[in-house]
Amino acid sequence: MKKMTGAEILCETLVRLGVKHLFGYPGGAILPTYDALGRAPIHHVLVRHEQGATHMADGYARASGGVGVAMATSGPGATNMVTGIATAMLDSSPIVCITGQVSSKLLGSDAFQETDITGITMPITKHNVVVSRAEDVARSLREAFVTAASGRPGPVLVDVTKDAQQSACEFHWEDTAPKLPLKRYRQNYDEQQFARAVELLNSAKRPVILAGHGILISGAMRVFQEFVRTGNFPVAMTLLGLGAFPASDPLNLGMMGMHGEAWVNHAIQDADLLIAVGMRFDDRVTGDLRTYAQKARKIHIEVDRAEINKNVKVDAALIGDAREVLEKLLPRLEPFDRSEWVAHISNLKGDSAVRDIQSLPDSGHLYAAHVINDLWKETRGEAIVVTDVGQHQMWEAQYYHHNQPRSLITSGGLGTMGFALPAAIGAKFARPGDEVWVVAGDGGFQMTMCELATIVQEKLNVKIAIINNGYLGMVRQWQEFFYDKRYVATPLVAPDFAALANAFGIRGERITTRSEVIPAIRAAREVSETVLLDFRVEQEDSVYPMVPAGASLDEMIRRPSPLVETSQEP
Ligand SMILES: Cc1cc2nc3c(=O)[nH]c(=O)nc-3n(C[C@H](O)[C@H](O)[C@H](O)COP(=O)(O)OP(=O)(O)OC[C@H]3O[C@@H](n4cnc5c(N)ncnc54)[C@H](O)[C@@H]3O)c2cc1C
Ligand SMILES: Cc1ncc(C[n+]2csc(CCOP(=O)(O)OP(=O)(O)O)c2C)c(N)n1
Ligand SMILES: [Mg+2]
Repeated sequence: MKKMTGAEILCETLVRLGVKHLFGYPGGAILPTYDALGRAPIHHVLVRHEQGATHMADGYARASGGVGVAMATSGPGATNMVTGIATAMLDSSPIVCITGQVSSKLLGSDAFQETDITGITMPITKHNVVVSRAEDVARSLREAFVTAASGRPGPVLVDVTKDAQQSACEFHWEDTAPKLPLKRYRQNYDEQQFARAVELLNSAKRPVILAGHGILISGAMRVFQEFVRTGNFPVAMTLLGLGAFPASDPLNLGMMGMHGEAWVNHAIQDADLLIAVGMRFDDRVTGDLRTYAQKARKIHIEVDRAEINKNVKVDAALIGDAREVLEKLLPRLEPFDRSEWVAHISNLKGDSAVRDIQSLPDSGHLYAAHVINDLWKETRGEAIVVTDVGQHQMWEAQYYHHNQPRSLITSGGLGTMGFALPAAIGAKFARPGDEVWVVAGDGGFQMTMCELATIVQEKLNVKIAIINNGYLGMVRQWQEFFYDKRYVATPLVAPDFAALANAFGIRGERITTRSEVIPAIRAAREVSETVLLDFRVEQEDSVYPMVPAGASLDEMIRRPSPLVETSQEP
């Protein structure tokens, strides 16, 4: 049996695990692995910053449903990954990060580019491990992939010392099978809980389902639709749940929470039963917990026991995979005519239409909502949209209607500015046949725009829409509402993004009026290369409605009517 180095074993293991793409950046401590990678049938994508590599792996995972892989050297390479790892952790995204580490005999000596990356990432990984022997490389990696993808998914970091990469040992794939303790992730509730849930489901007069990211993760879309239609349950979506249930379905109410639809939040506060499926009652979703859905009993279908009764106390907890639990519940569901309740919620829409920016006459100003709604119409809702963080992210959630699972990729829990461009690159590698749009703000885009060079090097076709309002808009909005319009550190200078794109060898265009929006989107879609569109939008527009942080869910700031326009002429 020929001996292999740890580096060769690492690459062989990745190949056997089915890894096709790897996002990374080399350096001394990972160099033996890069050398072996040159001989492996894996496409390595050279990023411009290791944060980008982690977001690409994350975007790849979210678009594909598989595991994304990122690689970096020790020290600064590894620490540059921290934000991306935390982003994946907060949104339960399965990524494996491989870092080089100084040789084992130097560990703890403040050697060149030594950082304790497993110590640093302990609270933001699902699991991490230092591998200091070639013999342990394959098993550790195989365990990392299982851990990242199973149960509640999350990031795993494997830190491989340089000597483990360089030294050689015999390698038998069969002897390196994961040795993980059996987890009781699957169904973990007693008959009594189940019976209680069935009783609540079949007797509720004013139920609302809270549909979350867990539905997408478990692949429960089909059984979820059947469940909804059998029980005639109105469905409210979390930001990360969007796409799990078609926006076009009459029972889909729209998004809940801080920037959710007003009628959805009112319906939740009025409900007599909440059925939470694969969602974790984030504070952006509940508002003040003391006043949250007080009239409602609650059922929580959730894979992670730690989420049960964490924020919201529930009456029945069904711990398990959403698909499996729904499949068990479905035959026990009795058809129930809830048309009166659904009609009541429809009436709650009340003044929302009047306040909706879409229904207001064209005043000559370009609003972000118009851009995003036109993008939705032009792409027939069929693109994968990857957003950054801020106002544009919320407008995307409100005005791009997602019918398909995994068609919205966004950083919800950590809210990481700079996520969109690299995550979109990852998504494009995962689903090369699909149209991928970046929707980013002028602030967040500047955080990772170096990855435009990655796009060019990889000859990718990703469309980029910058919603350019000249501000760190979401923070400016908080200053407008809660700090008496003292705009400290939020007016933002940006480069001419179209010219910047040109400098990278990418087509770019600036759009300043509403009539230019559709022609620009059409022209961008006609070519099979990356195009950047710089939409100069109304500067001081705000996202409505808004539940102020800590307020009750139904205490929303609504769009003033008639509309107040605050920006200077474009
Ligand atoms: C500026 C900004 C504003 C925001 N405003 C809003 C807002 O108005 N409304 C809103 O909804 N969000 C908003 N968010 C996002 C919010 O912070 C949370 O990220 C989001 O609500 C989380 O959604 P989730 O609970 O569905 O997903 P996650 O946080 O990903 O949680 C998924 C849950 O599903 C569970 N799960 C995983 N796999 C399975 C499985 N197989 N079976 C069952 N369960 C499973 C997990 O354990 C977890 O508890 C905002 C974010 C930002 C940055
Ligand atoms: C890395 C990071 N730093 C700071 C913040 C706080 N923050 C949230 S939204 C926002 C403004 C985003 O501005 P921009 O990208 O222009 O988007 P807009 O809100 O204007 O659409 C800031 C600074 C964050 N979410 N992430
Ligand atoms: Mg902005």
